[in-house]
Amino acid sequence: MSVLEHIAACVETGKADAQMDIPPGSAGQPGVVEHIRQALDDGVMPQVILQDGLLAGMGRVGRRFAANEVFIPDVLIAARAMQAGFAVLKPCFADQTVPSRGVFVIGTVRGDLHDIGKNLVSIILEGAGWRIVDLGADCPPERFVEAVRQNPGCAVGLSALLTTTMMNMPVTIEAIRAVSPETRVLVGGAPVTAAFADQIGADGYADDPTAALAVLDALLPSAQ
Ligand code: B1M
Repeated sequence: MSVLEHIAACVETGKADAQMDIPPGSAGQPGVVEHIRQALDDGVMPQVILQDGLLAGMGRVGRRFAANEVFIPDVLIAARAMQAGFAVLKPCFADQTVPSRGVFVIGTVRGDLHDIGKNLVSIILEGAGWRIVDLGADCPPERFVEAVRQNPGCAVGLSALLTTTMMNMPVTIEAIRAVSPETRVLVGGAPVTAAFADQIGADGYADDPTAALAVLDALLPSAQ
């Protein structure tokens, strides 16, 4: 098995690190954290570790969840293993030499507890020079409004992973526009599309963190 396969498999079983005894009897064996360190030592690019290791593993969990082969607790421990992996990779995406681009306020909208994608977008944007104000998950419109008030000139990112909670995006955008019509709002998350973003009056849509960077550059050229 390649090191990337090991990382994906450990995400799938929720084996975050060597200390963890999940699955039972695995204590002492390497988990996501140790395999990522190994991959970095072997010279594997962080982007590849992210894509073909961590995201590949979580993709499998998602498919098995949809097929009722695994359940919420399994998904939660997989999510925890994924976050442990992000923590190891995060410094690789931080470029100390890039100038500050401004403040990006980000949160998952009201009713939605999914924060892995949002966290990943934050890591990549932070690495590219944005100062991140992370409002967390299940974020009501008022929390976004307050953050916009406290960070004049910021851009805002809304994430949603559920077809139900993406419907909380337009009300959040409306609330932000009511206090700060010039604030640029970017939306993203698996069920969100460019057409939906247009329909709800968002300034931009991105399907992944790299696209988010490009969209922000286009929306706020002075921040580059
Ligand atoms: Co949930 N869940 N979940 N879940 N979960 C999905 C999303 C689902 C597709 C699974 C499925 O059925 N196949 C499904 C949604 C169906 C739908 O609405 N169409 C679903 C469901 C139904 C639910 C519950 C309702 C289940 C239940 O209770 N019966 C429940 C809802 C809870 C709630 O939010 N109120 C629920 C709960 C959970 C957990 C808490 C167990 C856990 C979340 C843990 C956490 O986030 N801390 C969880 C997880 C992990 C998933 C799956 C398996 C993985 C999501 C993920 O993290 N992917 C997911 C299935 C799947 O996606 N395959 C699923 C990895 C992540 C990096 O990708 O988040 O898409 P993603 O982010 C991407 C892009 O979307 C984009 O960039 C990221 C990197 O490429 N992006 C942005 C995201 N935000 C962006 C913002 C931007 C720009 C780009 O700009 C601002």
